Amino acid sequence: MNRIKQIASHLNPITNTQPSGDIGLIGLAVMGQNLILNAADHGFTVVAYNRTVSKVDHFIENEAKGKSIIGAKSIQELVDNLKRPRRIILLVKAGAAVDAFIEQLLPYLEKDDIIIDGGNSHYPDSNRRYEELKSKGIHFVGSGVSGGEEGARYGPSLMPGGAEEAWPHIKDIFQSIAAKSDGEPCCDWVGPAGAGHYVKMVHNGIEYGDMQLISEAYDILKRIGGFTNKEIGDVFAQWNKGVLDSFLIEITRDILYYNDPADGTPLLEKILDSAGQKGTGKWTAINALDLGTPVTLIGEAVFARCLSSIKDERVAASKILPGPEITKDAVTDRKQFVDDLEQALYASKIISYAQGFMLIREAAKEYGWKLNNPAIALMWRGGCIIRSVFLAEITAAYRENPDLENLLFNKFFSDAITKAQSGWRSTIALTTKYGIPTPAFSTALSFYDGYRSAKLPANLLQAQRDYFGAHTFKVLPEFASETLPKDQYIHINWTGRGGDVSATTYDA
Ligand code: 2AM
Repeated sequence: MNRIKQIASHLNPITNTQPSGDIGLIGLAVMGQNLILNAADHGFTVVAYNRTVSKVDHFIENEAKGKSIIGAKSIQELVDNLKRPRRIILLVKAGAAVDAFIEQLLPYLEKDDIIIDGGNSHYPDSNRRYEELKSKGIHFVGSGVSGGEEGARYGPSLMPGGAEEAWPHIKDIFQSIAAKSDGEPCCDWVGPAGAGHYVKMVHNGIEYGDMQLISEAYDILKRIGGFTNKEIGDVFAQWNKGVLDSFLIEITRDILYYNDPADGTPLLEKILDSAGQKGTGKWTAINALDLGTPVTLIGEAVFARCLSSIKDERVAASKILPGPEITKDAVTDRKQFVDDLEQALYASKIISYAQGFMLIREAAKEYGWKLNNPAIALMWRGGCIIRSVFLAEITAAYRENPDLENLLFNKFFSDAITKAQSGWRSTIALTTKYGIPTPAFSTALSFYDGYRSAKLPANLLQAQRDYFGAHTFKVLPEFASETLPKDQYIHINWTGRGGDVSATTYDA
């Protein structure tokens, strides 16, 4: 009797048939529409809904025509058309719209139904939504989705995290519609709570870094090398066949080759050099500061955009602040110059990814998340903006050792950076000599030199802190003595004037 009742309640109350929808999707902007078409192409029946219902009609009559897509005109209709547990993806504007739809959905959902937020949500919001929905018996998944409109349509990178109970129910759909790398889906379970959106945030931060490095390389080729845009395009075309093979290098090549149809000159040179940002790079940098992790390259990439945006001030400064003149003989061996720059770009990129994974590792520790590191690299391997051949090597490194302390401890990457070092240093020496700004290249090298220094001048910092603020210090074990005891916080009366009272120690 109970069973009959249960089955009966599964019927769609309007059609009195078993619901056929595999997944529901709310939000019919271009990403949402493309993801629905992608899922339909892979044999899933998708139920589509949008706040402005007229968009549902339009979509069903046009792009969705003849496909396994059902239009819903209300939340009730959406829910009634879904198999159980119901799986509903939200692809709406991040922020209040996500909370508003969760509120609207809740009265219609039952225990173990699944809400997936595929928008660009900030991970603390996903942490909160995960907890709130958990207390109501609903499984929340926050999933990073990357790859833009085309990715959504033909294979995005998907980074789902949250309630792991949901994974077996969404795995097939997610891995079917995701991009593939050597046949493997660029989608796997990331980790708990807001981990999916966290990893997407770091992805975006790394994207900022890659873009800044490429922009610096273009500037160096143009200003020091005197290369034309076509010649720079040729350099990128060549790099795209080697270790730097990636989506961003490829599109940069195309941008450099693109001429304004109006006059046949490079369009790139007509674009205002003032960068915008939506904030995901900034979130990564802020999080790195909060966690005390030296993610210097992403930080510099964010600041480089800030500096670019004060265009008027820079124009004024350019008239009064001199720098070295770039002479015609700045580059004597063009091939060597290009090869060195390629190595500088490669080495800096290794540092940036090493820093990104350091941050992810620290976040896992700080937030108590068990994260799937090899899968993270694989998810970035295809479909997304930072997709590259290079990420296959990172995947291999983490498959070999999922708990790898640092990418630089992996033999492939330590060998690569050792080999790249001389070109990297020559490039930065050249840019320093000729006054070309290279915040990302330079910070990468400084990080490398700092990371490989068993001893840093922080002993002096500690002495200064103790001198002016009695902040105390510890001694190196080999110099421990009766007056300078091992493993203890010591305060010295440096001047003979101050007292012996020390301040409380703390770590920033
Ligand atoms: P709309 O078509 O009704 O504007 C991208 O903007 C998607 O997010 C669209 O589907 C849009 O719906 C939806 N969206 C934006 N703001 C919203 C809000 N405050 N509430 C619900 N949906 C919203």
